[in-house]
Amino acid sequence: MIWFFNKKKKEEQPSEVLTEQAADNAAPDNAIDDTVAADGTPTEAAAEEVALAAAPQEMPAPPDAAAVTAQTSAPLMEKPDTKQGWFARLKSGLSLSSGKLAGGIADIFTKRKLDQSALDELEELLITADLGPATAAKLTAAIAKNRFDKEVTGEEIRTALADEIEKILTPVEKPLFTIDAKPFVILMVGVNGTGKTTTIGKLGQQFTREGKKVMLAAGDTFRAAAVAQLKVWGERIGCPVMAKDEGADAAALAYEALDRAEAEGADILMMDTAGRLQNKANLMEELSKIVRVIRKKNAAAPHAIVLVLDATVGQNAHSQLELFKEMVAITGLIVTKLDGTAKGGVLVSLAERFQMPVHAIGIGEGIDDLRPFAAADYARAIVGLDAASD
Ligand SMILES: Nc1nc2c(ncn2[C@@H]2O[C@H](COP(=O)(O)OP(=O)(O)OP(=O)(O)O)[C@@H](O)[C@H]2O)c(=O)[nH]1
Ligand SMILES: [Mg+2]
Repeated sequence: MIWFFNKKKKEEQPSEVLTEQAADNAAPDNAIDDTVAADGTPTEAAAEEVALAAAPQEMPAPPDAAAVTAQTSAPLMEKPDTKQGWFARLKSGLSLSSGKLAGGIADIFTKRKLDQSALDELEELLITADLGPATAAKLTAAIAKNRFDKEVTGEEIRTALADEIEKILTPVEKPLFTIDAKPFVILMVGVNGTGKTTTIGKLGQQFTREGKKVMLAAGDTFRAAAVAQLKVWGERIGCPVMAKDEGADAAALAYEALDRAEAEGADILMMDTAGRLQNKANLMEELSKIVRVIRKKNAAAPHAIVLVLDATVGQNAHSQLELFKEMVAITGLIVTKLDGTAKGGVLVSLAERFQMPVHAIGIGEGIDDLRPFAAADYARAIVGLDAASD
């Protein structure tokens, strides 16, 4: 499994890229355009609708301790790391998405020529599978090339589709750790409920298992339950969790956490953040302040600002990415909950539109259901093909 900085890859993944991004972390002066929606079309405050605007009184009551424990009590799966083992789980995790695509392709291409109406149906299928209109058009055109008006089989189309999807995904397959920093500071951001805290827990467990010294910081000081949830993960992992009381200044916590991580020689500091505050302006101010304060202490940190996106929201993930890109300099994505949705195509449309690194994907609630993103595997699994034999 490739999570960590690989010195051989240094030339491919120049540290300057990250440093440049980190150097530009201050929030922009210009206000967020409230009127930009998922697909870039103007709609009224569409982005804010993505659950950021929820006023505190509208928020659900904090879960009790038992609920918090239940939320973090996903099975501790210790599955072998063989390529086939992981691919089988990826394929089964993506089965809702691949079922839709493979089923649709089989219906369209039963003893049929690849004529214009077949292409139109294919394009429509790709759009309904959340690949988005632009990506669907691009993929359909690529598949039509050299095949137009010829007899094709569903299997042939699926293979061609996987090849084209892989071309889109390969440039965004980037490891989370691109430079050799200690502590490597990761800020996890995203709308509430996307899986930030769980992802930190899963990563923390995996990194610890690989011998890394991990520290967590409970930067979602907005909700007491969020702090409790991260503490449960810390106990499970056996790593320290820096936390303050509900309502405490998250930026001050970030500063102290970095201070302690440096003093104690932690390899990795992962910081949770609030998914929502009273409104978008507050969240923007909070995130940019956290980054500013961290940079005062270490100009190169945070080394990664990872946006966690929930695949089940489909194309709304686009508006979440646009929104957070305006708040802080996002360096990469982790896409979760791909197991519970037929909308796995959204990852392809995100890659095509934003070319933002995808570090990892979540295909379940178990610790090992979060893995580094592999373009070729994803491309084949999402159309229901087996792993490429290499
Ligand atoms: N099926 C599935 N569930 C997931 C995955 N990742 C996270 N979850 C679940 O999603 C739910 C929300 O996850 P959290 O980690 O609490 O989300 P969050 O972003 O921290 O939410 P807030 O703290 O409210 O902002 C939990 O029940 C997780 O177990 C995944 O890849 N697959
Ligand atoms: Mg959380």
